[in-house]
Amino acid sequence: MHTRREALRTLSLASAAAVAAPLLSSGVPAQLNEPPVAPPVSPSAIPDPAGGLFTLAPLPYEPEALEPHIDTTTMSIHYGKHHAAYVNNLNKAIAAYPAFAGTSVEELIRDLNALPEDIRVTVRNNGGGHANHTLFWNTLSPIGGGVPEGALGAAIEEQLGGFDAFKDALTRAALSVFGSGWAWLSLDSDGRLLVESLPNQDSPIMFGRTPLFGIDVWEHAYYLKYQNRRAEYVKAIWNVINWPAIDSLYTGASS
Ligand code: MN3
Repeated sequence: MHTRREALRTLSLASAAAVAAPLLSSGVPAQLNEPPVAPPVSPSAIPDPAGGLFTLAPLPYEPEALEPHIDTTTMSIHYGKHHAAYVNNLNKAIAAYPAFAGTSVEELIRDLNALPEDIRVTVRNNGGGHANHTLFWNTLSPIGGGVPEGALGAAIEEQLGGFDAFKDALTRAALSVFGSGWAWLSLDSDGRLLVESLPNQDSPIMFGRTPLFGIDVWEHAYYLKYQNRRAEYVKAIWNVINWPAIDSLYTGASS
């Protein structure tokens, strides 16, 4: 005789299987005696990291949506493991400081020297990681690529010598990062565009600038598909850049 708890557990496993079943569909019925196949990581499958102040927002597209430029496995691990770990570690670091409840991650990393010394490095790395990856996912798109239009397109023409010169500068910045880091299109405190590269998970926010778009050149961002061919990965990124989203950021930050 099952206890009530066992019955509930059985029921919830059965429901989980029923929910998972459609994900197996490729026209081939799943065999009941086959081991379950793990579905690709979907946003709803990501547990709330430690239930802390900061949470991992859903990806704005499915993990396979940026194929072939960013492969599904890399996307799933990058978002579901690496980004989740930054959120988790950030939450652990600030758990001892309830005064930060209600503070955005951008506010936290804007003035690192104002933070308690014992969490400063952790917030720099993991708060930076959280902010950088959130921006990264939201400035990529399965229907991305092309060239920026609107105010951002005009500013790139005017301040960076045109789209081709800008593309060349950002690509060179991405290829010149030694070790792990990011190449950035940022706005300086005077509202001028600049291209820069920063190490590790440092954000332009930490230096008084506003990031508009970054290319993650940590090996975890490309190694499974591109191995040591960082240049190929950086070239592929241009096909999935969400220029309308970046134009909105530019317009918002410079108005
Ligand atoms: Mn990354």
